[in-house]
Amino acid sequence: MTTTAYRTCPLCEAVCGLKLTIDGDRVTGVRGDADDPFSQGFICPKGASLGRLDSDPDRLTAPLVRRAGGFEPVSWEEAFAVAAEGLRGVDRASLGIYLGNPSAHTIAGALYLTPLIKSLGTRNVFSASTADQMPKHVSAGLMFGDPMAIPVPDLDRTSYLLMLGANPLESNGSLCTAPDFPGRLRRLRARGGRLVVVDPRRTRTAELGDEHVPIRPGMDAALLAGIARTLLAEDLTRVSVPVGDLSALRELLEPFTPSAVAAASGVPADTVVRLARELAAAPSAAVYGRIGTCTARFGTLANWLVDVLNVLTGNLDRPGGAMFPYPAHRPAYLRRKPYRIGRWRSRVRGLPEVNGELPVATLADEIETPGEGQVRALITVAGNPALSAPNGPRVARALAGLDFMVSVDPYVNETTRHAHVILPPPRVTQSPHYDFALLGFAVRDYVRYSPPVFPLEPGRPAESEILARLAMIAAGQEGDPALLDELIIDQTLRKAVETPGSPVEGRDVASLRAELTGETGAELRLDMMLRLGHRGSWTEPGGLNLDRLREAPHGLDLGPLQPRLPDVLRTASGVVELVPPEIAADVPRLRAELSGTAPGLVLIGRRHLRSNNSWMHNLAPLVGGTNRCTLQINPADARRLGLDGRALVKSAAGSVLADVETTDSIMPGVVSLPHGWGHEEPSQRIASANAGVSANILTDETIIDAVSGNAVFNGVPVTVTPA
Ligand SMILES: Nc1nc2c(c(=O)[nH]1)N[C@H]1C(S)=C(S)[C@@H](COP(=O)(O)OP(=O)(O)OC[C@H]3O[C@@H](n4cnc5c(=O)[nH]c(N)nc54)[C@H](O)[C@@H]3O)O[C@H]1N2
Ligand SMILES: Nc1nc2c(c(=O)[nH]1)N[C@H]1C(S)=C(S)[C@@H](COP(=O)(O)OP(=O)(O)OC[C@H]3O[C@@H](n4cnc5c(=O)[nH]c(N)nc54)[C@H](O)[C@@H]3O)O[C@H]1N2
Ligand code: SF4
Ligand SMILES: [Mo]
Repeated sequence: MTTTAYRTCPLCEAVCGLKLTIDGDRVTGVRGDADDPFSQGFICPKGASLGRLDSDPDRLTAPLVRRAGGFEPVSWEEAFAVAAEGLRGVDRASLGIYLGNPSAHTIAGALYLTPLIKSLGTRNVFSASTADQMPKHVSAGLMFGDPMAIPVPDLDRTSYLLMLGANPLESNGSLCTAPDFPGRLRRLRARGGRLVVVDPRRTRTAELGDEHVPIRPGMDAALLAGIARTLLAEDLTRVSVPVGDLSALRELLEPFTPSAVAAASGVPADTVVRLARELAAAPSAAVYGRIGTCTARFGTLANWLVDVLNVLTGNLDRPGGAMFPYPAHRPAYLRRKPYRIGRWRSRVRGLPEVNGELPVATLADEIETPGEGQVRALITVAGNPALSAPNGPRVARALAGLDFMVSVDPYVNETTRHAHVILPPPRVTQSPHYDFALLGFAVRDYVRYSPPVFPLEPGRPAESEILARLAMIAAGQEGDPALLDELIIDQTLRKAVETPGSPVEGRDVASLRAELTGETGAELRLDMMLRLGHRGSWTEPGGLNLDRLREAPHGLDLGPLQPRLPDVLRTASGVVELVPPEIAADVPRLRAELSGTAPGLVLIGRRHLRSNNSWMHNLAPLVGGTNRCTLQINPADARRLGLDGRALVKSAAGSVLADVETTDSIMPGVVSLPHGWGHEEPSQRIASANAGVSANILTDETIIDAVSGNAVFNGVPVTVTPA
């Protein structure tokens, strides 16, 4: 007999609702949940393979400890004992941690990594964020005072969308949580709106749009500066939010004339001017930039200019423009301090701290360079930097030389194979789900909680418990990990009752604690956060809490986004900072580019609908068929270089052999290789049989975005010759 279960898909940022068919302890069917008010039945091939992922025989079912003869399965108690022993031997300053992408999708990541980092007591914190969206956090932090105050395009109401460096028809969207992004774009066009896509490749998203603007990789900041300068020069601005005066911005952008930025970006001057006029004339408009604009040498400048344009055109914080989401679990009463970067610097390269972490581009330096504070023990959670970080092979070598490494991951992969202990989280369907991170970027206010579908096997810890145990080990404590949750609940409630304006100001902590419901520490904490949130049941009668969410298994739609200024601002000045000094200081570097000569061939990345960074290549339905890890090149370049079949691609960092795919969808002078390939771990049988090559053999960890320290994956100079 089969039953049905509903849950949120954890596999990308689109948070689609899924309807699972359950037979015994297995998922035998996956469909879109038509009753989810946000995703309305949308599903993609990755979501559809959740059952396969769940029952992948290559996923680890027991912890592994590395011994002379290789990995051996051990009991959980033994695994934690080995972890405790290994971490105890290392000085705090020599501990490090790397957090990978899926930790932004799990409850465990949201609730237990901060305590874990605190108990490690180290500043050697690295994550996939500095291989991804850190430029956006930094620009938002400096402009709005809060690195999490990231405006998203109001997709469902806008009449004009200028999209740069994003390909939601493959990625399903990022820093813009919008299930069925493709459908939302089609509806934008159907209601008479216009979609312009800036990308060196004519992607499926560009094809869906009204106009494709090819751009030389890495030059989005120049293009955006040219558009902003045109708005200022032609008096097309209509600023509707509190900002200082515009003269500093005007002065800074003066050199970025349409003809100057045309020479640097390859976008014709009249297109630059026309885009500015179209943005200004549109009844509502949003500028949205994603990974192509972030993983680039001028990542922070580009992401700053995205929001400068949203401000100058009067579209920041208004319906149809770029708006600030306000997830239900966020409390109204907490005040963050104004944002700062560079509170400390990395030991080896002196790179500034951002959001409490250091750039992943310097992880290998910190492990390999001797001296006080050299990283000798590392914890990795949900990451694969050996494939995902710039100059991955160097990261892999560095990992191999660590004194001790613990990985929390369901697979042995190119990274975790170097661990001394691997602690596998349970199956997706055994884990609870709530999108603490992604709901903060959603284009509608929405909530959904998914309890586990299947119970844990006796003795098997949830991922929350694994991380809590590690936090306790690092703090030198023993005992039940639930104690950690009780401590956090107590601290949070104490602070809430003491904070003027909090919904529980002056109330009794013990009686508040008694109101919380939940079967695990994670559920209790979720319930507490929902109750304290600005839509919570402690804030308004009939408000949200865990019980309300449990009664709504398809999720709750809470309506379109609302304007949030000036409340959302945390800047010291209380206004939107249009010209933060840290950003202004980097503009001369971009200006110098205006006179530079164009390099030869440059490499960029790309994503495919059936991929998920480095980790879903072990599922036959997703990787089967033709090789997707190809080097895309324009036919004119291929002819000129005499390419046919395979090519040798070389950069300053390394070289790879790749199958050539000629296509006129990529502009001349640019080649593209997807990342996340190069599988070498035989225990992932399907992935290793479809290995591909790693693009990060070619990327160079010494080249970063100056302001945020973000890795640069796009615009890498390469040479290509026949193999
Ligand atoms: N050249 C190039 N490099 C890139 C990029 C690019 O565009 N070009 N993109 C970058 C970006 S945006 C990102 S986000 C990074 C991603 O890079 P990483 O975050 O380092 O790695 P992923 O490939 O996402 O691997 C995720 C790991 O998490 C494990 N995992 C999956 N689910 C869970 C879970 O529930 N719990 C735990 N503990 N583990 C889990 C998987 O088995 C896998 O080992 O790559 C970056 N690297
Ligand atoms: N199917 C699938 N979905 C995913 C992922 C995945 O691996 N596979 N990864 C997830 C993750 S971790 C992330 S961060 C998101 C990313 O989501 P997106 O940002 O939408 O990622 P991409 O699909 O890589 O699209 C980036 C686009 O930027 C273009 N580009 C490259 N260089 C430049 C440049 O210099 N300027 C401009 N304007 N464009 C450039 C590329 O050609 C590409 O089309 O996707 C998420 N969703
Ligand atoms: S689009 Fe993303 S969230 Fe939706 S089903 Fe696909 S992987 Fe899952
Ligand atoms: Mo990412």
